[in-house]
Amino acid sequence: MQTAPPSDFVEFPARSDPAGRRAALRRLGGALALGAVVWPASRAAEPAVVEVEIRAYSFIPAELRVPVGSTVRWVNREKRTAHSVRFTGPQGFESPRFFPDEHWTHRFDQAGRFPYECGPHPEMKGVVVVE
Ligand SMILES: [Cu+2]
Repeated sequence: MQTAPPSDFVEFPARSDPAGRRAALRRLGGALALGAVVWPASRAAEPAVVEVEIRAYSFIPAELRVPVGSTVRWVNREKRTAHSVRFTGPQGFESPRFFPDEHWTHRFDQAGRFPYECGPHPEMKGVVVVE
């Protein structure tokens, strides 16, 4: 009795089985295409737009880590409450207030820890860690 090969990718059909070979190549091509899609997302240093949601008087996630050069977009997902983003560090400043379904963006070009709160609701706290 023949033992099963350990995986689909190990066994490649013989020349006498062209249909089997085409199927194996399709499987391999699919794996390569999947790799091409996954690869850029796995590059941690890639600057990007990263979203923070505001729901139920909370910044989600409250702590966000992003690479230098990233843009953070705060999106207000409330039903009726306006919020802002007020950085509380030495060069702190406050965004305009933004209403439900509005957003505010800020680009972080320097590494550091940037704590913030909401202007009208200072009990709402968050921090952006740029590394
Ligand atoms: Cu608020």
